[in-house]
Amino acid sequence: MKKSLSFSLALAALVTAPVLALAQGDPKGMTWEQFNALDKDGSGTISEGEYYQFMEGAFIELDTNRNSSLSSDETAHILTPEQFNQMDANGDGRVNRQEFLDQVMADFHRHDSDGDKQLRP
Ligand SMILES: [Ca+2]
Ligand SMILES: [Ca+2]
Ligand SMILES: [Ca+2]
Repeated sequence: MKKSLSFSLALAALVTAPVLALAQGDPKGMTWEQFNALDKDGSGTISEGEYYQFMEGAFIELDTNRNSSLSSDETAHILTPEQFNQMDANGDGRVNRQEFLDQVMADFHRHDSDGDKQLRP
């Protein structure tokens, strides 16, 4: 599969801070293109399922050497060393699929302030 630029941008926008801005109704940091990349069914909101599916794909996309874990090199373009260490819950220097999904879903739930499992622009 060819790497898509918009995908990487959307991921960068999500894994880093701007999804917080998005959830708070501040479009700064996330374009409509990025939002629409996640809103697969065009409902105008990003559901928990849409987010999870996107992030499962993101993990595979980021894992360029296909060893089922992310190194700091593989995530250097989207994560600072501090963010990488935060994601590496067991501190083994690699982020595995579970650590990645735990972190991004925790982000989702933190931003879903009204608890309806939907993020709105
Ligand atoms: Ca949707
Ligand atoms: Ca890897
Ligand atoms: Ca780890």
